[in-house]
Amino acid sequence: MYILIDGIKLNAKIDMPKGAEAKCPLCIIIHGFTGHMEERHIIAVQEAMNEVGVATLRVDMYGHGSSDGEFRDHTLYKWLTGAMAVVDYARSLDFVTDIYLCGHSQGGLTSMLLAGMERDKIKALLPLSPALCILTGAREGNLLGQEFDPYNIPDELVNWDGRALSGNYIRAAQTLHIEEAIDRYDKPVLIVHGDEDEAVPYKDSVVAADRYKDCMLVTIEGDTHCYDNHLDKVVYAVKDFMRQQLNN
Ligand code: FER
Repeated sequence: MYILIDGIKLNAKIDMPKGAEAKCPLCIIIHGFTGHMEERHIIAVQEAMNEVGVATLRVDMYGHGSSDGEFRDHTLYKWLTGAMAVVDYARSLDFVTDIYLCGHSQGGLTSMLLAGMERDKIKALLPLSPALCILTGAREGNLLGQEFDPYNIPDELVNWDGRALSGNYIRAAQTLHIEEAIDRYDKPVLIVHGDEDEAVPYKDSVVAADRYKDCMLVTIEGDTHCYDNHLDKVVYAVKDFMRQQLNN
């Protein structure tokens, strides 16, 4: 299934809860940088949602997975306008009651920025190990473990998998400010983060959780960026949070 945005096809997949009623809530799930919708931790969240009676809409973002667009050309702006089209698509589905939003890493950052824009449409927000360091790193001249001049932006960075990433990725990220997005969203938020995350600083989530008006931070002790050690604890936290939301 594809969601069309300005001529770009975004690969998307809906999974319904078991024994689904005529109508139910839906959670949009967004993967991270270089990721896709079939990653182990993305599927784990999809299944957790389905188990508590929430349909899921997983999406491959611009330049990722089976969606259109080149990896080199993706920016947070493209991910954000794509994600807005995904919200519009979710709203067009007859069976959908409330819309929830979840994202991992760069998808978690995207979900937080998007929630600031779609605060009237997103019932609750679940950023998983959100990569807030992308914004500060772009401004300070440090991304992908590489230093660069943040004023004279290089035409390309080379990603850890050898693929090129356009300097426009940096230009876009430099202009985005997470504090503003956090302040615009006052509905419930669950942040989940492993305290041994090797890719994205855990402490950024502590600061973000403190800034949100209504946020719970679940720390996964001894876990990595993609929850190699305790994915079950992530699943437990997501289900627990969602059950609370569904009972309200
Ligand atoms: C970086 C650190 C983390 C970066 C991207 C990420 C582009 C994103 C990680 C993810 O989404 O899993 O320096 O630079």
